[in-house]
Amino acid sequence: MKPLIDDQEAVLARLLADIDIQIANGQRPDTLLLAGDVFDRSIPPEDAVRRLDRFLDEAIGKRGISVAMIPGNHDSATRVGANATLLKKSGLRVFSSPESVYEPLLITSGSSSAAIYGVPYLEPAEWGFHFKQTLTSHDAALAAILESLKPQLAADRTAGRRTVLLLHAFVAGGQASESERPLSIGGSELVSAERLHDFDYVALGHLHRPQRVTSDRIRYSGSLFPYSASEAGSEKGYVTIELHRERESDRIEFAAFETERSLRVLSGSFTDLLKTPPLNDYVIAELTDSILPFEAFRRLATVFPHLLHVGRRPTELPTPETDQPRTLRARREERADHEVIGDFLKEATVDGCSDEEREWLIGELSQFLNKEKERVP
Ligand SMILES: [Mn+2]
Repeated sequence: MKPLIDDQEAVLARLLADIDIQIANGQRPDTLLLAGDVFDRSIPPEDAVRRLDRFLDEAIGKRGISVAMIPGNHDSATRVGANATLLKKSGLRVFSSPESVYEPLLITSGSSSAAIYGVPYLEPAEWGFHFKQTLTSHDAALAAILESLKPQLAADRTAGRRTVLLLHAFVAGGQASESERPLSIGGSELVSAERLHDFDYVALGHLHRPQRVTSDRIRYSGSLFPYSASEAGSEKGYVTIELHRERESDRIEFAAFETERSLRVLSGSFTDLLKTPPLNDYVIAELTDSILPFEAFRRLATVFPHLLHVGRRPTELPTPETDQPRTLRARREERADHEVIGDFLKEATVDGCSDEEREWLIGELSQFLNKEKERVP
């Protein structure tokens, strides 16, 4: 498989090419907004770090467009925000600490101006520590943040400044896909869209599908790239935001990338998929075989050079015979360990285990149990 990072770079190149067209038309964007996730893990691979550096140089260094970004839940806020204080002067604004929320990026263009605020993704408990109160949900944390911002936002309004917010969150009403890492363990991860209506625009990160939430001014641009089967067929692109002195003149538009490859999910048996004519699209293969064939990925990748994932989706699993009147424990006590394991394998693979495998299992289990007996006096 070709590494995905090259394809991601191609998408960034396309974004820069679109910006160049806008510049050529005399409409240089003031700021690029990145609402996270910046990377897909808290310690990103060196190659990904280098490519972000290159992209920022293309936008800020070569095109004079400032960049405002916030870390998402995959990111480490501290690492993404490394040297943020110094970088402020260079056109890169990273909102990475609770304090940074109160230092908006101010942009002025002609007679209009805007204040861009950013809320870095932090756990509710971390916000609680900052506000010295117990915060157990993302919504409670957002409420506390916005409450503390009220006087500043009022001052912006008085000064005629438009306000923009960068937020990495799961806003109630949004449609998720399979590839967003859950925002919280326990506790509610949903935040209420109601809280966001005072801003002129809210640039949301986290959900991978581009979508508006309750208003055209509260939007997810979506990821630049599809990352899971549930994103097959979903458009990828970016949102252009034009804010004017008069709110009525604002223009907010989603622009989709024309992608050379789309994401396809193919289901079938391993042998059938191997016979499929080669495809240049991204492919997620869902095999109907009862057992994942040996080296399935490597062999399928010869047909689908942009294979992303091979999973197994057995056609029909027989429903377990028990109608579960007894507890699992009661059923287990009546049966030998190898029978319990055999039943599990039957449920998981349809075929269950062969006589030979069963013999091996009995032998291994008795050896293991004997060792345990010796160990426990
Ligand atoms: Mn996220």
